[in-house]
Amino acid sequence: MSKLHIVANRLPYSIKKEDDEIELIASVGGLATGMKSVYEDYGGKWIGWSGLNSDDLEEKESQKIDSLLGEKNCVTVPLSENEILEYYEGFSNKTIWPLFHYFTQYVDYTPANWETYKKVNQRFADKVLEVCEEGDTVWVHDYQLLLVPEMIKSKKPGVTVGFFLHIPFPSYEVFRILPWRMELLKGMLGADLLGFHIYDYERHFISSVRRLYGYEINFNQINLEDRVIKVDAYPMGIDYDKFVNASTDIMHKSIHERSDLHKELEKYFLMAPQRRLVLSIDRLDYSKGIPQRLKAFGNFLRKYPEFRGKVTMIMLAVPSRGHVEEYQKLKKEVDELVGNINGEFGKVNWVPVWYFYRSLPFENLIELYASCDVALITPLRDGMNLVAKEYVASRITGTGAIVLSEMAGVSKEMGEAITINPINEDEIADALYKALTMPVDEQKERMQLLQHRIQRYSIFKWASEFVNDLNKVKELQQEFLAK
Ligand code: ADQ
Repeated sequence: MSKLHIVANRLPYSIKKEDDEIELIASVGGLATGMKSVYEDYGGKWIGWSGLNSDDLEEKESQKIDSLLGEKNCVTVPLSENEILEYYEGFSNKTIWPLFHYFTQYVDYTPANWETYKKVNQRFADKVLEVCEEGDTVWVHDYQLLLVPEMIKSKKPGVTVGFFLHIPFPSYEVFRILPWRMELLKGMLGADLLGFHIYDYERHFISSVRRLYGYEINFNQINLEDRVIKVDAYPMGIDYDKFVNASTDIMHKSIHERSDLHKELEKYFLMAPQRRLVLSIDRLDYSKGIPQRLKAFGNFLRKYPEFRGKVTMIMLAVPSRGHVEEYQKLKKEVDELVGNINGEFGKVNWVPVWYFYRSLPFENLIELYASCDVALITPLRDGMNLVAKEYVASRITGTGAIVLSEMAGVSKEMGEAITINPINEDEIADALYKALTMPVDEQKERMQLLQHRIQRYSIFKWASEFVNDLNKVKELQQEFLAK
């Protein structure tokens, strides 16, 4: 039977290394959950990086890690300190990430980073080529591995290759800025099926292919001389039931069983019945529009003084890419803005922004989703944004409102949210007012529609639809070759 292999920058396990003890910790992230349902069924391997610097590992430790991961059908791609710096932090996160999110002023054009990106992509492809046979299928993920599809296809044309991009694909006018645009596109075009979160990214990609390579394109099909390539939109979903079940469990916990955070949240509401909570959750990334959101919240408190003392914003920011200068600057800016707002508006018995710069356990995340009246999601650019979907799934009471940036891919699926332009502080303030004063019946009506939609297209549906389409492309290729 032909197999399906997954390739992603990270493996679905992280490694805990203490003295001589090495332990694998399974990732609970969306991608790991969704892929588990496909690659295990198809008897394939997951090829990726362990997250460790190979320079820090002794030979014996590397072997132990490889063997533990091997038992989980994972194949490790080792990365040295310099490779982490130039391939991961460098070309992936300082070049492609800002460019694809339209932050052209942040793009770094260091040629050495590009050279290392190519070298590391080749190493990933070589590992794939070692484990896969002609007739197998490989699904490559995301912007760190744009060259891998072609590197596989050129060596083993009988392997069916799928590629999914988790971030936006920018418009041609932005993409063309990159000196290595031709090579990156060529790399992606090694795939037989290319998936994007939404139709707009698909359209931008096709436009770049047409202008830079001049290939013949029929709707979502690119015709090459010897094969065809399909391009389509697959809006990534979440493990919906996991959030519903966790939220239900939390609701049924007795007072003694509740976490400290949950108890504090309940105390907050008990202090004054009209009190409201607004939730803000992201990785600390400049694409997420966090400073703009804080300014808009300050603007809201200025414009609607009747809410002072009654609304608190809980802001969770997960530390991310702390070695990259732009992220260090952002952290400083956010720290200052939180301080300014709390200093300007805070009272002895009320803090306007509760700010947590850390990752939280799943249980606490659910408690926040379940307790906050409004989710304020205002990225400047976001491929999809799963937080919005997780909030919807966790609202088992059916209440709650979402203020959502039109720049997030997820806004295409959430017409019932209150959409805003993320740099329009005034519009955000008014949207927040609307969300906080929305009648319960209207909240429920909107939430029910959202819940039905998000439940239907779960992470499992997303993954199986992509794999089914990959199988269809495989048949199409065979027909094409038979002609
Ligand atoms: P991200 O930019 O990481 O993903 P997002 O889709 O919102 O953004 O996913 C974040 C995840 O982290 C969510 O599952 C959330 O629950 C979790 N999380 C956030 N804050 C947390 C905290 N404090 N503690 C613990 N967990 C926390 C990229 C793209 C997105 C795209 C996804 C999937 O940038 O646009 O939606 O990939 O394709």
